[in-house]
Amino acid sequence: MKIVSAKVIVTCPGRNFVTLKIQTDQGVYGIGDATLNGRELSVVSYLEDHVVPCLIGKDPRRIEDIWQYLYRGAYWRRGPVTMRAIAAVDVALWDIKAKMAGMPLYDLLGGKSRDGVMVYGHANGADLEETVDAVGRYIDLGYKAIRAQSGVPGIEMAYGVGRGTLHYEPADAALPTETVWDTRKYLNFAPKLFERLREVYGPEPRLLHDVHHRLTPIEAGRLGKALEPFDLFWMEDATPAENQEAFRLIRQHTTTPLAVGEIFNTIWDCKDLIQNQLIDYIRATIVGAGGVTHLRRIADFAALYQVRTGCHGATDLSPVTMGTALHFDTWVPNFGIQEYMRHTEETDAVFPHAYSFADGFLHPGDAPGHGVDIDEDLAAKHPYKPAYLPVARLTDGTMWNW
Ligand code: EZ4
Ligand code: CO
Repeated sequence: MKIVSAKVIVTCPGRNFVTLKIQTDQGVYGIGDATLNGRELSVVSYLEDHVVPCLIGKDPRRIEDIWQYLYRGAYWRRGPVTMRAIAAVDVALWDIKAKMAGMPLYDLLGGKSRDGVMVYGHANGADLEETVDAVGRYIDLGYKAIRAQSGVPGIEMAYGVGRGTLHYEPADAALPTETVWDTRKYLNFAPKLFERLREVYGPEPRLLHDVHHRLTPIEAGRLGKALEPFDLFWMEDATPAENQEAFRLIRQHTTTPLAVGEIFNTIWDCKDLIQNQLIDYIRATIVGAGGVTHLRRIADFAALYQVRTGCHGATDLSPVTMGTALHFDTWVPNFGIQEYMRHTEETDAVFPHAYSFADGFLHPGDAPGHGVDIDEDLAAKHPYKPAYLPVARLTDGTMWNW
């Protein structure tokens, strides 16, 4: 069996997606996601100029060998561009193998460990009361877990505040939008939001919050401690994690569970965090961390330390990543939760998929493979549009972490 072609498809049905379609000499094809939000074309070039030529003629059944070939063979290891390109190939090959086996991917991975994948949705509002109402709407839709983000008094354009009720898209302009950040105002406000949410909705809903890399370790420790009475499911990305040791300081000050890793590429980004038990949830996902082959390795390592998965699932992860993650989540023994930001109808139309939402859970469906396809004719009707993520500055103009 041979790979005969690998095609990179760029489409913008409301937002940009990069998709790899691998065709075999037996008629079976597989689909992988290679989207890197705000830096899409760098992965297109990496794939077209440096990966696709190496794939032609290779046996698509040798998933592990091809993964190692692309990882070790580049000599230049890791990084978001390389690892997304590898992920796209890996996911397309798992899709091919599962289709050949006539199995949904979760069966090939080892079978179902659960009946459904608990997801959390994104509730946000311009101010505290709007956010409280938004959380209520998610509860009405059946969600068991909800991430709450709110505008902060005195901060214009705080992270996580969308323009619609169900869709939130931060990559919003042809050049980066400039936002302003004020840690003191945020630290003063955030506990009030969760106090009010517990007052209104009681102890049952799982509540999550994303700090989006804005705090120092000691500030994060203070926030975690202040949030303890409100029983958060997790506090996410409380501080940047290039220095994994930084999380020890947060850990020493709070029992609020910690999640991190949506920007991690490999197991090396979280090795110390996991083996020192500095986190509770690892947020790495399929497209970000080298595909099924590598994410499985991370999850198995995390299981040794009772760290559970919490795959990133924002709208910049295409339906291909969402579908694949749902098969992974259905199988992985140490599953925690799955993020689920709904794609727009335009996006869903370009990527027909077998997964579905019911009563707070997503189900991967039983189609052979990962169950997600691409309508190439429709994709061609949505040409690429440059879109950047915002940047953040402190009130005195200093660059900060967005
Ligand atoms: O800002 O995926 O938890 N989710 C997030 C996301 C990220 C985007 C960046 O592309 O932090 O909303
Ligand atoms: Co996040």
